[in-house]
Amino acid sequence: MRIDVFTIFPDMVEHFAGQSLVGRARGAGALDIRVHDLRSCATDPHRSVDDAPFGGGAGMVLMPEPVFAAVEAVDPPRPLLYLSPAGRRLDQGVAGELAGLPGFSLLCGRYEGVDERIRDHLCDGELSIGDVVLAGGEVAAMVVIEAVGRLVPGVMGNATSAEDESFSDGLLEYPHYTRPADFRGWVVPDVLRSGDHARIARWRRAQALRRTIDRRPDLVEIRGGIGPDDRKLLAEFALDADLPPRTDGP
Ligand code: JCQ
Repeated sequence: MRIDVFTIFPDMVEHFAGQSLVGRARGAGALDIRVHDLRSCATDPHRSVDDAPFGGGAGMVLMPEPVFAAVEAVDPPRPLLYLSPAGRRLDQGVAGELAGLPGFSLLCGRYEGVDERIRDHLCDGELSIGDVVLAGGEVAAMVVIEAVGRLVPGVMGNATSAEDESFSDGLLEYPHYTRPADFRGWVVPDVLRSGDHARIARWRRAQALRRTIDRRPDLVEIRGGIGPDDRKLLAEFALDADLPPRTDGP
């Protein structure tokens, strides 16, 4: 998968793309990340990429000429997505859609914004990582690259990840423990040391479900509420206290 990034801080994105999971995937040839400096296409001696807004006001606005020139010089993979709080909200579903493409591109604006003609006539869409305002799109681009990158075949220990994700199907993670079995008197649940792998799998699922009900009821609704099988599983581990009432009949 190819991802092109257009930014006035190429070093920040390049450094990130050389690290960790993304860096290894890139080294292995599974991810082709290309970072482009918007300043390289500035035409004036000062290499300007921004200018004062028409109509007045504070801040600077990214100019159309260098941004169009940088994108047109590369003919990057489409869609070209502008990172902004006004965009379509990134979630795991959107990340999965992007991971299914042969490539896409990201344009990082600055807080004050980009000339509207860039959004109207150069970009194909807008993407938001959440209802928060950042100083620029770079950190948002890194979030997108990591979320999408780990879904690309050949990037993670794929068997494990695919298995795990289908197992937990839209639920929060179950709790994890490692040695020691007793840390300061806080002990690891007996079931995890029982060797009964079927029961361990049911316990983990019950824990994931209970945690999601308590902390993220919105996610429970998205997956279609709590069914009779879920109630039975929770009851097996005495996790069925104070469940929301059944909505599927008597
Ligand atoms: C991306 N969620 C937040 C770009 C305008 C008005 O502030 C702007 C901020 C940016 C940088 O991106 C974000 C962002 N997803 O802040 C344009």
